[in-house]
Amino acid sequence: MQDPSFSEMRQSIVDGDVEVAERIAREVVASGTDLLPAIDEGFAAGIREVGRLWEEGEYFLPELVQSAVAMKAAMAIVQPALAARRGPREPLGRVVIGTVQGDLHDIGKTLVGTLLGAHGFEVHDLGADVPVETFLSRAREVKADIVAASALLTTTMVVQDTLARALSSGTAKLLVGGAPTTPQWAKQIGAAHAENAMSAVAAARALVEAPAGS
Ligand code: B1M
Repeated sequence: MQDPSFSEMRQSIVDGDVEVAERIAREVVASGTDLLPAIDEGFAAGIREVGRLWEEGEYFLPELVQSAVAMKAAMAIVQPALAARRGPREPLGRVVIGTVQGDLHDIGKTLVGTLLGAHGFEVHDLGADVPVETFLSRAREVKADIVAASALLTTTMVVQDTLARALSSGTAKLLVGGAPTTPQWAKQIGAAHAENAMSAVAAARALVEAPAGS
């Protein structure tokens, strides 16, 4: 049987109910429950359902935006709690993450950043609509091991290629993802690829463990 609170979490996002999503997020944090399954099977499952409703024409832009607002509100409560539970430790690596310029989709990127943080990476989240130059300057500033770039539109994927070219002379490795991206695309531009937030953690681990220059 499924934990009923997961379905409550999912429903708060499907309903786009910010107040309920925030209340449940606070309750989940206070209860000491494992937060990663709560994020994946609760809130993220909700936003995946919203994506399905949108694609089937049941949801329109206002519902979509409202659900995205509720998702962000819940994550704003859960994310710092995850970091606090982990406590101060030597990071596995430093990651600069963002959604590329021209692209406002930041929910998947935020999930990826949250999971990377929860698994021991130091994450610098630049948000959405991030120019290539901003990725580069922050990567230099924090001595990033990985630049992680999300793209949700076929029209903005090309910015990942621009970023790959710009990073080719530096030491930071590029990880790309987002619904329209594929392993073939990543290979073509010389980047690593991850399908979802959990596989992004595995891909980031592999990148920091790989010998320099590989
Ligand atoms: Co937009 N949108 N949207 N949208 N939107 C899509 C992406 C779309 C597929 C819907 C559709 O038409 N079927 C379509 C893109 C088509 C295409 O180019 N192939 C689309 C469109 C067209 C648009 C607009 C152009 C609509 C319009 O205005 N006419 C517009 C563009 C605005 C812009 O960016 N310039 C637009 C706007 C919006 C909203 C603002 C309303 C809202 C975004 C709110 C926000 O993010 N703050 C929105 C939403 C919510 C969606 C859908 C419904 C859901 C996206 C989402 O959050 N999914 C989406 C349809 C869909 O995906 N079913 C759609 C949940 C999230 C957890 O999954 O982001 O895929 P996802 O992330 C996953 C993986 O992809 C991966 O891991 C994540 C977690 O598992 N991943 C990475 C993501 N980044 C990664 C990075 C990594 C590794 C893995 O390493 C670095």
